[in-house]
Amino acid sequence: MRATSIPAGAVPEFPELPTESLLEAYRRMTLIRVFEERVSELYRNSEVPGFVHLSIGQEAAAVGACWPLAVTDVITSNHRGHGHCLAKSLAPEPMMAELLARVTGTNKGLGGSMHIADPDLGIFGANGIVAAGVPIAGGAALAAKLRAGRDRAGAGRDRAGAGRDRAGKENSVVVSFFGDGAVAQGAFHETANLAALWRLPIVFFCENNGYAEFSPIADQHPVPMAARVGKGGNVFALTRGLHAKWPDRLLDTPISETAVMVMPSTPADTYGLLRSAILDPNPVVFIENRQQYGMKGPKPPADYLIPLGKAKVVREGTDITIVSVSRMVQEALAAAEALAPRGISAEVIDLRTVAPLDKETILGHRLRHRRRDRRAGRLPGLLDARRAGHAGGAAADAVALRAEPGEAVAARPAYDRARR
Ligand SMILES: Cc1ncc(C[n+]2csc(CCOP(=O)(O)OP(=O)(O)O)c2C)c(N)n1
Ligand SMILES: [Mg+2]
Repeated sequence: MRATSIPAGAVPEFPELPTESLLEAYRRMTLIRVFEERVSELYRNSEVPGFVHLSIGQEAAAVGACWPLAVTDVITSNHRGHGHCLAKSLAPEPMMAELLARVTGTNKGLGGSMHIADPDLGIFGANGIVAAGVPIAGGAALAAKLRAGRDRAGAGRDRAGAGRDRAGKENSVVVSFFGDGAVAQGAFHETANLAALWRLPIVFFCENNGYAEFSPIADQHPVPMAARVGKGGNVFALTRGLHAKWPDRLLDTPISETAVMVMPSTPADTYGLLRSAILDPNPVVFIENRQQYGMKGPKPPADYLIPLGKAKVVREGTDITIVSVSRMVQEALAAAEALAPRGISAEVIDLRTVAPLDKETILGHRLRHRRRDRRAGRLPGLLDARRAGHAGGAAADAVALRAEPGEAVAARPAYDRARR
């Protein structure tokens, strides 16, 4: 397959597919649909660790795009990649195993839905980062072009041709699947530019479903960020009107990985932490869980401020500590209540700020109870409510750093336990 550019206004002519091929294409589309309906059912029953994005309604795009591809041609995909991988001949079993975190999965169950890959089949990966598959496709296309050049150069000397693919083709092509949301990303533009400059064998395949999460396409392109906030106000419309009110204070800034990161667990905490975040001179990433938007709680005073970087012991306990954050704090409190009748006294810590981590408060439990636990011949435990993100894992790391020889830290994430 060759990448071609169709002159504007021209209607490309495609040969009609014979009935047999049409039936096969329909079978592949049905396989994708049935696979995803099953995934959806499993997800609803909490049997899929991690997140899934379905491509129901987009099956024909995946099958049509992959139809002419040989096994040596390459695809890259995005977060909505089940259809692309099945269309590129990946068997459903290893993919389902990957989604269910089984070791028989394409990535040994470590990647999940957004990281399915099988390089032997030319599947260079689904990708959880919007547009991140596009430059990978650019790299694969450059490799294909270099191989093709080498193949052509060597063709006179060795007809079998090192660099010739298994199908005996001189060229292979790369199809990069991405959504309309990816078109706003720099990675897309850089790859498109280089691909045009170097005339790479790459097809940019945009599945424009009209939305990137909750943002309709009309709000995304080509309107600048500031105007978008003025109009819609982020994906849940929480900041609607802010730009109109404070045009000089709302700026389009890149996310900093080293910023302060806050994850509140109650309405009052959200208020107090948000006010502190606004006053803080550093960039602060404020992460709300939308499942909490309907949550009711006591109203704090108007001048309420909660210091950033400080965790809170939200339930006293002496046997174990459950470190949690955001919505999972409520789950941790419920778990602590459930343990009480069994004679286990659980302390619950709400991190409030995930970065920087309040190691002193997390370790406080151990310092407070270490001597007593030693006397009783017990090891203090730490449970990691990590489903809400990686904060619990970081807390476990903090404790592990301070653990003394012979002490145990129970911090295996839920999806590790699910793997078998
Ligand atoms: C760089 C980056 N920014 C934000 C996100 C969060 N996110 C996940 S899916 C998505 C929307 C993607 O929209 P689009 O590319 O149109 O794909 P669709 O979901 O519509 O298929 C966003 C913003 C992300 N994963 N990566
Ligand atoms: Mg989209």
